[in-house]
Amino acid sequence: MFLHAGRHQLDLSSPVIMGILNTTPDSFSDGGDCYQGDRLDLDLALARARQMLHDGAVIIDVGGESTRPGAKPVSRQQELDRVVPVVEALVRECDALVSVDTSDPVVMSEAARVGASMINDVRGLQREGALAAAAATGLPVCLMHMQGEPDVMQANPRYGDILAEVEVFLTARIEAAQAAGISSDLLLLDPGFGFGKTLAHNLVLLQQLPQLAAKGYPLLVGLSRKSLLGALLGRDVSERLAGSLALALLAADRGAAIIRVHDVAATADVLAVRSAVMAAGQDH
Ligand code: 9MG
Repeated sequence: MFLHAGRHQLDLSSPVIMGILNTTPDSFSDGGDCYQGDRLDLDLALARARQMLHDGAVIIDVGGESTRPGAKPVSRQQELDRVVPVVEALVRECDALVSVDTSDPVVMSEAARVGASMINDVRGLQREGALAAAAATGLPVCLMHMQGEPDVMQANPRYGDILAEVEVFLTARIEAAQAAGISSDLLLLDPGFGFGKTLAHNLVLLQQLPQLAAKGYPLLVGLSRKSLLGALLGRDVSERLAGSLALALLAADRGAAIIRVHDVAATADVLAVRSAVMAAGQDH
């Protein structure tokens, strides 16, 4: 199955890796990777993206606003200043499939203008103007579920039936996107692991991921280094590689099409082993 993403055709017949490139000075676990002191450094951003592409990433997700629990919003201008030059440089220098991680309609339009091939919106195109802006780009869009906003979302997340509520929300956002003129074959869904969810909520969602996959839209998941691993294993963010790899494998086995990660090389090894096992014996 192929996803038409700008100039790229993305083969989703087996799970692919989306590498995380945060252009924030303060992100969840990799903040400041692209900074020289307090200055965003395009060469550092390019070097990190090139390494991820070399290691097996197929998509680079560029974000300029931290969405970690407790993060404060940034201004539109700050987001534009961080994201647009990086997207432009990546497209020019690496011809990479670049996704823009934003909820802001102007950032979506500007990123598309300089060559982004996909939109990743953790707020599911709910901001004013986002539906129209995303539709005008003609790019695929990932619609993610989040309860609350990053600054307060982990305070006291509550659900009756987590899967049902995530599904109802995503169905409503699919309908809104279609009504705005976004074709169904450009939509991806994401249950939003860690976004207004307790450890128990995240585990149930992962276990029941096949039910979300059955809706027929490609699933994008982000579990890499998240605080659910801190809660489950008592590990600091720098010690969550093994847990992240286990979650990536479990998600792939449950139907995830795109896996958003920090540790690209290790995740690529895990997915390569998985494909070899799945292919074994098929021609015998
Ligand atoms: C930007 N961002 C951080 N975590 C994410 C996740 O789990 N999914 C998506 N789509 N984006 C995310």
